[in-house]
Amino acid sequence: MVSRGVIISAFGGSFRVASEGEIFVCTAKGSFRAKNISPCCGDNVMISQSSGEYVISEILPRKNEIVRPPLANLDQIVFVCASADPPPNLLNLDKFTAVSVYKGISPVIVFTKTDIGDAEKYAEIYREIFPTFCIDNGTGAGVDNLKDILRGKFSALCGNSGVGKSSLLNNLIPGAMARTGEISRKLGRGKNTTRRTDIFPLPEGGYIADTPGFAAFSTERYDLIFKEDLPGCFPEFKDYPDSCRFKDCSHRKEQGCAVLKALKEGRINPSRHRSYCEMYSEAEKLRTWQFKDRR
Ligand SMILES: Nc1nc2c(ncn2[C@@H]2O[C@H](COP(=O)(O)OP(=O)(O)OP(=O)(O)O)[C@@H](O)[C@H]2O)c(=O)[nH]1
Ligand SMILES: [Mg+2]
Ligand SMILES: [Zn+2]
Repeated sequence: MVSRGVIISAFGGSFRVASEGEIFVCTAKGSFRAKNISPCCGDNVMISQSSGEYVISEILPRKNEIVRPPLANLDQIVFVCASADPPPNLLNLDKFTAVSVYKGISPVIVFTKTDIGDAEKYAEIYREIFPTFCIDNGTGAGVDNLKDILRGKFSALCGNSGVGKSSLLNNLIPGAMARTGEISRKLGRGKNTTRRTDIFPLPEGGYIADTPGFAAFSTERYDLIFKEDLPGCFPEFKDYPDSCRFKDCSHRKEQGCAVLKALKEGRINPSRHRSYCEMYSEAEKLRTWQFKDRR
């Protein structure tokens, strides 16, 4: 028996693969490790049966991948930020959305906890750039708007621990968190902190992955973007670079810079431009060899 499926969970070397309406618990062929690739959630795989066990025998080519959390073949990443408790870190959000654009995965932004924070203030910055939603997970207000953009696509919920990813998942798919909650209880942990990535089918069609949160404010390992590629990762800059006086304009302090003009006239948000400058300085410090082992 050989059949094709999709990995919907990966934990401790055990994989659940959805194939032809069934779920198979599989191990991975040892040779993947030798080739330094490991199967991850979202992978399209071939599974076969050998001496009564299901084994992932092949990983089909990925259209894209992210390393943390490990996921492949995404259409969208939903970056979830709390509007309070903890307040959002916009520099990190701008870094993550830039990497997402760089990889050709559409960013979507959700500000949760509208009941205790000024989500609208933050959403204002992003609404014209990326699809942006404000959601109260307690009442479910705002969830329906998000459903439209998830329909028929494979999306992942990503963001710091405690921002409300699993609560949002539960609003999208009633009962989903109960399932993951059971898992964390079995592991003997008090909180319902998500420990592993799981993929769920959406009632409206499409799939969504709930992922473990990043530790608060940790971006020490996000993907690197060459400084030349950086303006292209800020979609709201795209109308301007051709009109800058200098062809190699870095859009930070040059004379005749069209991006700076747009910033001054309020067409580009200062907070976004600050993040851009910060990322540009970081990119300047990079040497080409640091890109060598980039995945
Ligand atoms: N007030 C308020 N609290 C919320 C909201 N959404 C989630 N919470 C609370 O925030 C806490 C964390 O929610 P989770 O959904 O577990 O967060 P998470 O992002 O999945 O966290 P990790 O699994 O650790 O990454 C829980 O106590 C939730 O009840 C919201 O919209 N408003
Ligand atoms: Mg969670
Ligand atoms: Zn410029």
